[in-house]
Amino acid sequence: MFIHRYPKKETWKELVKRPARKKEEISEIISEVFTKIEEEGDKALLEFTKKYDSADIEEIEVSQVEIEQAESLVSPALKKAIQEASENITKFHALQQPETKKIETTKGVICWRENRAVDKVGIYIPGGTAPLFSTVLMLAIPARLAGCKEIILCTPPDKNGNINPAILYSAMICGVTRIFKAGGAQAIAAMAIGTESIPNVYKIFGPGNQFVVAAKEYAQNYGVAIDMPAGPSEVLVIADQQAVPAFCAADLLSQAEHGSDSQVVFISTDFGIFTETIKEIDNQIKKLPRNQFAEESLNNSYFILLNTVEEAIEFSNLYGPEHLILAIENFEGSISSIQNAGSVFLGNYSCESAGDYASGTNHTLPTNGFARNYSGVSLDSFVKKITFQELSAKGLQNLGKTIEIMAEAEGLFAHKNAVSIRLKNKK
Ligand code: HSO
Ligand code: ZN
Repeated sequence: MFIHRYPKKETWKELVKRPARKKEEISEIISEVFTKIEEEGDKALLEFTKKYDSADIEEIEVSQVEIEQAESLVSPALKKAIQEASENITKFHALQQPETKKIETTKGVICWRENRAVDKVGIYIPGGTAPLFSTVLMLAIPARLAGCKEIILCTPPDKNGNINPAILYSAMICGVTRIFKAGGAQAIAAMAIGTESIPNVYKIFGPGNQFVVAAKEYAQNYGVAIDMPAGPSEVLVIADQQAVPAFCAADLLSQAEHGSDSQVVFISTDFGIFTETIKEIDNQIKKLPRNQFAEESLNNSYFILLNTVEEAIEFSNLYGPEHLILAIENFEGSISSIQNAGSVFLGNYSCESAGDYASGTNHTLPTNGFARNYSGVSLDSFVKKITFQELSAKGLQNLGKTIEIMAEAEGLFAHKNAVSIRLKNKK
């Protein structure tokens, strides 16, 4: 962990750069995976599953029986929790449904916009060290609310060919239409191209390792859209004199435990809170089962002392964190100055875990500084907006001259004529 005491503004630009990551040359592997899936479909998928997930499966699609079994394997307490989280996520995202507003821009010229769902979407849920069933909720619920017809999910099976029951249960209650046992770049290729078992989709969502990330980028060559550019998870906490060091430490560690490449940034305007939070991290980290990840992540992380909350917000805007926690007294007064952040948590009781699981907001957020130009996943991510216009004869008369003059100035006489011919032959 690095400590910076009152760093000069000239150094901030360097500080906000994310740690350089080893970019292994994987593009060749990815293009081979795509070619193999394109040529051999399911056969290739099954071979990859054997090779990378050590699972010898015959059926790629999860059966109804497996889904029902999963339901009985999830504890009643966890089911109840998943249901409550789903209700909150549904309430929050349902509010994002826009109402269509028509505008008469010129007399007789009416324009408006309507949402249409992306017909077919694919959700990827990684296997690995933590089964992120909460991500199923975050992606499938807005997809269902948006009206996506096909919502498919791919996730790698364990060695015995099974999928974590909480992932299956979450998928079932959120309206996922079909679930497949496929992981890694090959799952992304399958969703982009389509195989005998897995239908191709128009947009792919979800986190993953560097192979999955590279495969999602590559999938765009096949006309598939993706949710957003990816990077390791991060949190920035701003704490003033009234913050609670134990809470701040817990929040920083909750992000650090995600993976060794996560980054956490702590800014305080109070020296006492600053040193106490560092002590608290030392205490709390020992008790965490995933302390290995947290330790490594703290090696990429830094703690800063600054003079004022205003300066801290200025730093945060430059950094553009995925999550921003304002453990400060007057957080309301700072809201309007927050310019770049994925999701913001206000006050001492708004921990990031609330948004990660159950408050209702989405946890699929821009990382790596992309909060400067991207939003997190929302209902919008699952729709396209189509514009409509209706010009009456009077409307074209009113606007026609303007169009003709502009078309002529661009040298596009067919464009001009499309107006002139109507004005001359008005019924
Ligand atoms: N913090 C993660 C989301 C997550 N946390 C899932 C727990 N489970 C996204 O940045
Ligand atoms: Zn998290």
